[in-house]
Amino acid sequence: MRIGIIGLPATGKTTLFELLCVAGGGHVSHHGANEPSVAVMKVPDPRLERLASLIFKPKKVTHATMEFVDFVALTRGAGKGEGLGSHYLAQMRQVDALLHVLRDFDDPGIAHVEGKVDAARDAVLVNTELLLADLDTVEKRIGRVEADLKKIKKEEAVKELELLKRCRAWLVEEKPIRELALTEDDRKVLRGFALLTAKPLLLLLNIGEGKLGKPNPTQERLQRALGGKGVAVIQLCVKTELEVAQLPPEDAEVFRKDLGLEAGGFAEVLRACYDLLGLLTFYTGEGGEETRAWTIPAGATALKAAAAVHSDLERGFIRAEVINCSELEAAGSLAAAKKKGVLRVEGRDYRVADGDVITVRFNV
Ligand SMILES: Nc1nc2c(ncn2[C@@H]2O[C@H](COP(=O)(O)OP(=O)(O)O)[C@@H](O)[C@H]2O)c(=O)[nH]1
Ligand SMILES: [Mg+2]
Repeated sequence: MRIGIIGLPATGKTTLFELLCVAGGGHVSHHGANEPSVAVMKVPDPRLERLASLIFKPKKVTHATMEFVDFVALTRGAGKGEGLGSHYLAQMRQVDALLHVLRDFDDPGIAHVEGKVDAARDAVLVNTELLLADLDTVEKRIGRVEADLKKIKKEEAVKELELLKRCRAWLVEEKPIRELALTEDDRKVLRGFALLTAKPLLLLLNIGEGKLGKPNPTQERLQRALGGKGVAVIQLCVKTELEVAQLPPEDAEVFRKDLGLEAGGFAEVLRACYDLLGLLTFYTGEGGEETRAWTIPAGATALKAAAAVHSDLERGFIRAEVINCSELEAAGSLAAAKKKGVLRVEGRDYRVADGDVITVRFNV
């Protein structure tokens, strides 16, 4: 999964990206001038660590990963493709979710492009640019489909045009596509356009240290202005989180307690992304070579899980042997679990649960 960090200039995007890199062991790769920085982070996973150290004792432990992209700032006019706008918008279309960093800290030394600090206003401003970008995409496509229909009348194109017009009317009312009622077929058609307002959106309020541990009315204002299906709001003091993350672990712990910081910024961002994208984690480890965490969409079947591991497992799928990681821990080993009768045998349509340890039996 790929998460795109977006926002106005000097809101803390790059500071957040650095925090994620420090905490997630991400190695930054640059793909040239005008290209955003990208890093793949390791998803911290205490369950995986326990499975490896207590049960499988493997040669190799492999964490699930999450990719983050630090985009160049958006500004007014970006939605119409001004400046390098259209180049950046095209890149933004390639992510699975958008993480919008909003400045909610006071610092007279750092100018705000819009004058005053007002996170709810900024959230709406950026949202408007995304709506305009989508409107532009939809209108261009409408033009093309209408031209095609003049040449030959195809049932499919008629349907697409109808859908596009529904999208246009919705966007004109300044409503994001993620809130539009769509059938699975509609979604399939729209997927190719990768509309920005169809993507899950995580709003991250970058608060000043003084706001830590206090109720923040801005969070409620944001929820009211943009909250809804596929949107989540979290708050984090990004600069402080980065400073703490760079400390040796024992010192970091002390500072965390003193400042009243929670689980850690990285963990909070990841949890929010998993929830927003509807992801769950399952594990493989049989054989002792590698204990590994995998990420799949909630609701995925055992066959989908097999496919995530290897296409051979999907093709030759016979059955899945399944046990939840806490039950496996209680049993001590897969063999002991089998003896106790707590290792379940499931078919291809079994819906994987978060924390399942799965061994796929398959024909080669
Ligand atoms: N006071 C304060 N400054 C911050 C905070 N987060 C970021 N900054 C500062 O704001 C400036 C811009 O941050 P940066 O992450 O580069 O912003 P970007 O333009 O959104 O990538 C830098 O000087 C940061 O040190 C914060 O939580 N509090
Ligand atoms: Mg930056």
